[in-house]
Amino acid sequence: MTAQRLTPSLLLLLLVVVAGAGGARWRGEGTTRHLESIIRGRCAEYVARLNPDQRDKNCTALWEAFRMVLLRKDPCSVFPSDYDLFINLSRHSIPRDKSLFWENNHLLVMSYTESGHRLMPLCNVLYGRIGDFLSWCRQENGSGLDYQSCPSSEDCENNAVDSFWRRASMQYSRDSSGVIHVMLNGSEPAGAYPDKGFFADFEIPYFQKDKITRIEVWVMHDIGRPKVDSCGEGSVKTLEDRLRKMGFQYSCINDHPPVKLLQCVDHSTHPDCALKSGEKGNRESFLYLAKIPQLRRP
Ligand code: ENP
Repeated sequence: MTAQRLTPSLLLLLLVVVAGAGGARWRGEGTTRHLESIIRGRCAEYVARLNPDQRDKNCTALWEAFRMVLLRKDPCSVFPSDYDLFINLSRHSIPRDKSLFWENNHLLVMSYTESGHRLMPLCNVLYGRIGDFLSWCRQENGSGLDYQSCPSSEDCENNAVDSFWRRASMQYSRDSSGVIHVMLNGSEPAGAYPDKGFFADFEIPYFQKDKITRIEVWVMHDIGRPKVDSCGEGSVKTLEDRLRKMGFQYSCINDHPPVKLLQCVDHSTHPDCALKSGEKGNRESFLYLAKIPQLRRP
């Protein structure tokens, strides 16, 4: 049959079938290639180099616990509690005053925290390090991994990756103590504090009030982008009200200087990053730098 002899509706049907045959089942990214090697490697690097206090962790047992969830569960029926064994085998204490929660700032958080040496966000705790930037799921009606696509939150709530981060978030929050740091993005068009998200739904509710001395929020603005939210305004005010109602001592800093300096490394010529010259300017710069705790002389 030639294309000329096909009716328009038949042609359309044919196109849909052909597109469907090559199309992905789910909207999310497929399983990361070499998942097992990456997870085993990350675990080995973490315990040998990044955090040798955890050298007793058994990376093979960890991978087996992760694999059990991965291969036994239907890709849309994975629940946070399915990761209990994995989390129990990998969890470790988080140093007091070192927790850092965040939203919409992943790369800035990673460069500021220096692999967990300055502060220790979830992605620098062993179980968070293992999942960071990876994707995974089993085939819907098969026993292998799906490398083409995985369910995202739009496909189903109980997908393998979101449930992992929910379980990890709850654990991280329960194990956090002392001063809690939160880095938000005040240039995020939807608002610095999403009132639906991991921080709002799976971290704040699990804070252990008796172990926390205070909560310090840093609202960072991207250099050269509009300031959508700042301390005491908009969605940051919503967060502030929520934390105060829960009885936490709360403070907020706009553009926390040490983090801003780091942002300015990539925007050194932008006016917001100018270190002024001249006597008065030098004094201002000096005062600005002197305010940064990490740069103060002991
Ligand atoms: P996004 O959407 O900016 O970034 C998600 C990316 O960060 C994904 O590549 C994800 O890995 C990785 N990631 C690292 N830690 C987390 C995490 N902890 N999490 C979800 N993804 C994480 O971040 P979100 O989705 O808003 O999450 C921010 C949350 O992380 C905050 O609550 C913060 O306090 C928390 P992957 O495997 O999905 O590719 C918890 C949820 O630490």
